[in-house]
Amino acid sequence: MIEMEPFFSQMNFDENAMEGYEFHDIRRLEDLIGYYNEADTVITLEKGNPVIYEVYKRDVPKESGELLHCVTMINPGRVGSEYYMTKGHYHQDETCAEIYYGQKGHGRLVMQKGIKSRMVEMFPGTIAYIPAGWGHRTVNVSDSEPFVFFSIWPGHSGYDYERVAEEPFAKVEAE
Ligand code: S6P
Ligand code: ZN
Repeated sequence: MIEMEPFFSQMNFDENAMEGYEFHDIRRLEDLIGYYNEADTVITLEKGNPVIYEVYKRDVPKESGELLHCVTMINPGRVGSEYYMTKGHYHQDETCAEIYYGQKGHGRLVMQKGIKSRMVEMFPGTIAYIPAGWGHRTVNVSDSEPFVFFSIWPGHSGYDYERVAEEPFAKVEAE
């Protein structure tokens, strides 16, 4: 077990970023090939390769007892009729739950477990509980504002992105 020292991060609401991060992932449309309708993806990519979302993460040991946490910012925008969204994943360790805390904008948290699916509208102040075993994806349903949320989950959760293809999420299309 690695002995940790206490630390903190500072949310910068003007930049929609968590200051003090060790990792910054930028997901562009090219990283999400296969997630949207193919023809819409091609048409959008002809105009450029937009940043769909960014994740600011702290470096915490990937061990039971530790708590990973990060801030995700999803830009406003659509690919065809579908809003910008995260890839979505299941936790490799199916005993690991997660909490999302809405900070800015309007999003939807889509959850899936077998044939069951659930949706939570996320606003600033919304605290959503993702039970163990549920796949989860977030969608920005605003055409003008970024959607920003904070998440906390167990260090040993792991990610399973492949299972999203086997057990896809319900679609959230623009109205
Ligand atoms: C991690 C948690 C979030 C997502 C992030 C990006 O368990 O659910 O921090 O990693 O929102 O989504 P994704 O699906 O690309 O990992
Ligand atoms: Zn997760």
